[in-house]
Amino acid sequence: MQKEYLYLGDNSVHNDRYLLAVYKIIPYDGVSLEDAASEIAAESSTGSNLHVGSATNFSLDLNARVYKIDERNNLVYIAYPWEIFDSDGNVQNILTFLVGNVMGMSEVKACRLLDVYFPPPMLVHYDGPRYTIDDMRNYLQVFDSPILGTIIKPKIGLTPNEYAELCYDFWVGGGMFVKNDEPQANQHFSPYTQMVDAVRWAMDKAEDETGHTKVHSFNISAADFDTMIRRAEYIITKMKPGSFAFLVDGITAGWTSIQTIRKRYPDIFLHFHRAGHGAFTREESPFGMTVPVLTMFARLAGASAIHTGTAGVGKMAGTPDIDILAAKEALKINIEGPYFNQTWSKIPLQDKDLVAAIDREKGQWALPIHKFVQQRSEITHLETDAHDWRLVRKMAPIISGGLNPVLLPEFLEIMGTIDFITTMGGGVHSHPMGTQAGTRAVVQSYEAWKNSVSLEEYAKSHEELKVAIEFYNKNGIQAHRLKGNEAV
Ligand code: CAP
Ligand code: MG
Ligand code: MG
Ligand code: MG
Repeated sequence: MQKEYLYLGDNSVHNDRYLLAVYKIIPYDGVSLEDAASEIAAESSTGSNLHVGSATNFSLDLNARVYKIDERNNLVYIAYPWEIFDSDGNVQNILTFLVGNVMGMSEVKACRLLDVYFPPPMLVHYDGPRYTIDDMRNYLQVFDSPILGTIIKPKIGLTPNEYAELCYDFWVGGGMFVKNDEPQANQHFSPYTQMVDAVRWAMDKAEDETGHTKVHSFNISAADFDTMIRRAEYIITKMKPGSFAFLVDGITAGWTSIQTIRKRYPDIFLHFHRAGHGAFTREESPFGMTVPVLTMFARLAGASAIHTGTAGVGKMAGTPDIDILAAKEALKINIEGPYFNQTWSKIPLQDKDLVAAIDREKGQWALPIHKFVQQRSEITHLETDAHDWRLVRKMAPIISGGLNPVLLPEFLEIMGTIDFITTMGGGVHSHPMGTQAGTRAVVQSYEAWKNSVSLEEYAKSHEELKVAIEFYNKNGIQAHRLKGNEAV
């Protein structure tokens, strides 16, 4: 028991000098929840497993504070004085405290970070997103639909020209956004610079033929920062400004990679791919953090977008409450989380423009989508003003894993907004009539939904959708609905 970390009933922690965290903690037999809580608070802030005489009055004041324990639900609320964190706006540092050593503590058989509250004064020190989906929408001139994207499949193994042909097919089929897949790098059969050159060729051709601008998200994850930067710089020399995003595998390449690219290239869309997150975010995992918590840290770090899951509609584990909450943590100014209400404003909420922005945003999500579609173009100016200094800008959800034209309407109903990017890989390139048809089927699926026409009805006059319905109903992922996972 480390009493100097127990401050039960201490409400002073709500004074915005503390980051608040709530963990689900299950101690081993013989260890009380209070005892485990004090050990977790010690190890995740100033302490160790033994009381040290070298502590000073100042260091003691930096102790994390267990301020509430909910025995019935095994919930432990801990307040961290946010001045203990690296004052250079370093997300990796916060995670090292909150979900570092504590995940290995012998006292507990479960320790999961369920929700976090960042106080407004703390937000000032973190980059947050800069180039947002609104900037990409302006570049693409797409406001009345999700940004329709794909991942080129097979995931790996194509030559640069084979890869570029598929980009071209997707773009002339009506798609807007193409991404490299998460493991694409500088494989010998697809030399990086040749892949970039081929994508530029395909993009120019598709833009000439369609008259529409297109975007490609290049994976610049690499063994070291110098190589990342070299790849980034090559892309910058070869692609038009606005026509590309940088994709970073934020879990396997790390948070420092994400923040390095965010700091060096503030005016380029930063695409956070979260491959590997399942090791510590799945509802059934006893240790780790939730998808919404991961999403909040990605926004703090300044990603323009992160994958937030298909709410169980696609192939990955996920549920509406978790994945849609994650999407709201990404997009909205004011969110009611499971335990804390997070506002992404850097100043108190009284500011009249801020309150107006929140009211408008609330309205958008409550609107029937079609009304939202009309309204969105009227608000970008105020949104942009409000963003400049009052807000941490929004981060776009990327909706992917196993989605296909048949599943898109179902997801849109659950999501309740079109303000996201969807990237369907298998859901486009597996279409029996090929990639262009697969893309047209995605576009047609959205058109049907937006016009409140059933897919079957719309398919009567749209061949590609008709074939997609037959094919995906037979072969698509009908996700096992992970209802009420046994969250530990
Ligand atoms: C999707 C994907 C994405 C996953 C990541 C893949 O391909 O490219 O990496 O969506 O999952 O490699 O599986 P498909 P999440 O469209 O063919 O499924 O979006 O949940 O992070
Ligand atoms: Mg240590
Ligand atoms: Mg992928
Ligand atoms: Mg998913």
